[in-house]
Formats: sequence, structure tokens, C-alpha cells
Amino acid sequence: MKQIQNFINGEFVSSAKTFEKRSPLNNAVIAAVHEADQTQVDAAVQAARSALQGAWGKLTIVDRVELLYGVANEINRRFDEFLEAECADTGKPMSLARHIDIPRGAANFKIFADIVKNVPTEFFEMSTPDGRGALNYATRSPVGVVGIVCPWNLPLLLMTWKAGPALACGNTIVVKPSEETPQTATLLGEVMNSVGIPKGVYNVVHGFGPNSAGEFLTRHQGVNAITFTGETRTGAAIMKAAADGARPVSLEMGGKNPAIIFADCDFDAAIEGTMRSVFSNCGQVCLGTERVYVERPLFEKFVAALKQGAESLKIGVPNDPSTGIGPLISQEHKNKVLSYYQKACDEGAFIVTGGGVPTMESDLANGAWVQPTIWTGLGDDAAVCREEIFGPCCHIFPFDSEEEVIRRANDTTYGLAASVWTSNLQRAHRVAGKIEAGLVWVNSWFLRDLRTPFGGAKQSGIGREGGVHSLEFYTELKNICIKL
Ligand code: NAD
Ligand code: 6OD
Repeated sequence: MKQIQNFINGEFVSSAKTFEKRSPLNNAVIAAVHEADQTQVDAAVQAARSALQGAWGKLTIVDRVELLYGVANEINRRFDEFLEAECADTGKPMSLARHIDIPRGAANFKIFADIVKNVPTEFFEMSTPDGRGALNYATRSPVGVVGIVCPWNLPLLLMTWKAGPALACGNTIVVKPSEETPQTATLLGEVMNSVGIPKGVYNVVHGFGPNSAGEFLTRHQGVNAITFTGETRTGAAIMKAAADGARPVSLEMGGKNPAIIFADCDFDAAIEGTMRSVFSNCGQVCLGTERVYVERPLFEKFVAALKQGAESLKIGVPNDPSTGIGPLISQEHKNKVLSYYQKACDEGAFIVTGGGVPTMESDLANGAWVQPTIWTGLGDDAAVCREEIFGPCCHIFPFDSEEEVIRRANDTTYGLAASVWTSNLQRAHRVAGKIEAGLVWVNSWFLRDLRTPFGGAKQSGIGREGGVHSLEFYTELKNICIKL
């Protein structure tokens, strides 16, 4: 049985207790994961503190970013190992992970190293009563030991999206990967050692949330700042833990994202983009679309085309190049998604397509498979139209006016992302400006430039990361005033 250990102070470390990692493809146990106890989390935080005060803290920015370029290169050199590990844990199509997850894992180190190396500083000259003046300039120092708590949907991408900038800014980190996806964070430990990142800079503790490594880490007073991606409910619990010691948090949380399709859109592009935003990664993307609003004259044509797209997706295993959609992450998540499929029926939805479990070959029969699903006919208040499902499904509504669709799109406790499809430039600006979300795509979806701010409005997030916004979280700014 494959053993997935913790990575503490540059060493792979076993725990007294292990838990099973099961394959989403067939529910078979694929690894034993070592669950860090309180003592091991203490050791990881202590190792991170020592590295901060030792070798890592003493490096110049130039030397530090060179090491991080090395990490990016080494991920690319060991690309296939990361790909296999990520697809084994998640069941996602290799074609997807090859183009999104693993390249972004490397890019998150390279791009934030570039940003940190090139960021300018503030400088103000001031006059003083004695006429001699003073100079002010701001410096950035690391915040210290950063705790990173991660979800399972894009494991390497989302962990390195935080590890990259945190390390580039000179911090040391303790990562708690999702219990569902322990492998790539652990493999990254080998990379850190092989490129010469000092011991204790990067640590990984495995386990669950409450009364396990997640809670031990976020409650730990040796952790100076906590960055989290996951469900809104969990983010709220982490915020409470961080209040003890008044420690800063960055929270990237859930969404119930709208797509707004105007009748003047490029139809094929809108279908292609909406297909990706609903079904990519089996619908397990926080930025994905679960509510689709289509201007009435286009409604029936759009529903028919999305149905055809959904039915043409091949449900299959990661290494089949024709696979368009894999399984959900786990049996537990499958049960949750299927409970929403049932709720849609109970609430009287019209099932355009899907709504159940596909028939799979016998060796895959126990996997976390569900059908891509589209509903129409429900009101805005139905549970499947208000609550985040995080599965390959959406509800499509008709709308009649711009004002109406903006109001309905904003009628949610979430505010992560939206996409707007129109060929009218003025309308694009107007609607994008009024949508209550951290991110609005016009005529696209998941186009990411890592220099831009990323995060959620309302209950989808607290704070922004990306570009200099990451630097705001991962550094302490200090103003130095020199009297001349
Ligand atoms: P989750 O909140 O269940 O778990 C996330 C992580 O938190 C896991 O590592 C888990 O072990 C840990 N955790 C759980 N309870 C904890 C506690 N009390 N204290 C400390 N740690 C705890 O989320 P998930 O199911 O892994 O991921 C899916 C969710 O993540 C969805 O809601 C999705 O929208 C959200 N998400 C958001 C973004 C974003 O950028 N906004 C990105 C990806 C996923
Ligand atoms: O692209 C990113 O940086 C990012 N944080 C994506 C989040 C996807 C959510 O599932």
C-alpha cells in the first residue's frame, strides 16, 4: 500500500494513525495517509519558525527567487509524476490536468517570484518646518509562518497559488492539503529538497479539519497568518480560530455563479464557454457556473445546444484522451450532489438531460460517477438555484431585460464570479460594473492573468490575492522616515 507521509523540516514523517485515500474511479483504497497529530503540527510550525529565523530568512530576494524558479523548473521536469498523482487522487481527465493543474502549479512559483523581484516601493519626499525635509520609503517583510489550508478540486494549482507568493515574499509555510488529495503536496516536498530549499521552509501536515491537522494548524499561535480555500462554512470556522491571536486571514470560498447570455452574443462562443464553466472538472470549480440566464429569444436554442453538448461529453477515466468528464471526488460528495438531483425533482424541475448516475463498466461501478445535468422550470428560490452544489449541473432560466437579469444574478449570498456573453460593448461594461462579484468575465471564462486581483465578494471571500494583492497579504509593509 502506498504510504503518504507528512513532510516536516525536510523529512518525510510517519504518524501513529493513518486514514484511507480511495480512488474516485472505483472507491478502491489507493493509499494510506499519515494523519498528523498535535505534536507533529507543533513540529511543523516550529520547523517553519526556525527556517524563517535561519537559512531562509537570511537569503536575499534574488537568491530566494532563483530557488523558486528552480521549484517551477523541477515541477515541469517531473510533470508526469505530478500529473499521475493528481489524476489518481481526483479522477480528473489527464487532458485537463495536463493543460491547467500542473502547468499552473509550476507557473505559480515562477510568476510570483517575478512579481516579488520587480515590485516597486512607495517613496515620498516631504518638507519639514526646518526646511531640511525627510524621505519616506516603504519596505516589505514576510509576515512569518503562514498556514495554508486547501481544498480538493484543483489541489496543486490552489495550494501553489498560495505557496508560491507566500514563499516568494520570504515566509515559511505549513500546508494542510485536503484529506481527499494528499499526493501532489507531498510530492512537492521531494521537489523542495532536490532544488535546495532549506529545511523547514515548506512543510505538509495531513489530516482532516475539526480535531485534526486543519484545526491544530489554524489554532496554532505559532502561525502568523492563515490563508484558506474551501467552503464558506469552513472559512467562517477558520476565521473564528484566527481571531484568537488577532491573526490575518485570506479566505477564498464558495460560489453560486451566474452566466448571463444576451441574445446578441456570439452563440457558439457562449455555448463553448458555458459548457466549460458548467462541466469542467465535473463541475467542481469554485468559479464554475450553476445558474444560467438566457435572454428569452435565445432560450430554447441555447437549452437545446447545451443539452447536446452535455450529452456528447464522454464520461470516463483520466488516461483516456476522449474523456470529457470524470467522476466526482468521493462517494460522500456524490451523495451530496445526488441529493440535489433529487431535490430538483421534488421541486418540480424539468430535467433537460441527466439527473442520475451513468451506467459504467463493472470495474468502475463503485466510482463517484454522476450524469451531467441540466434543469429548467424552477424559480430563483429553489434550493438547486440558491445553494452551491459543486457538481456537473446547472439550471437555465429565461430573462427579459438587462435590469431584471442583473437583479436576479445578484440575488445570492455569494459573489465569486460571473460571465456575461454579449457583443454590445456598452452593455458589457454596464452589466459587468453592476454584478456583485470579485470577478466578471465578458465573452470568456477562466481566463486567468496572475497579476490581477482574485477573490470573492459577499460570502465568497475575504481579501484578494493575485499580483501585488498577494504581496499585501503575505508581507508586512513598514514605512521608514529619514529626516535629512
Ligand atoms: P472544505 O471547506 O470542506 O475543506 C477545505 C479544507 O479545509 C480541507 O483541507 C479541510 O480538511 C479543511 N477543514 C475543514 N474544516 C476545517 C476546520 N474546522 N478547521 C481547519 N480546517 C478545516 O472544502 P472542500 O470541500 O475541500 O472544497 C470545496 C469548496 O471549496 C467549495 O465550496 C468551493 O466553492 C470552494 N472553493 C473555493 C475557491 C475560491 O477560490 N473561492 C476555490 C476552490 C474551491
Ligand atoms: O486560477 C486561480 O488562481 C484560482 N484561484 C482558481 C480557483 C478555482 C476554483 O476552483
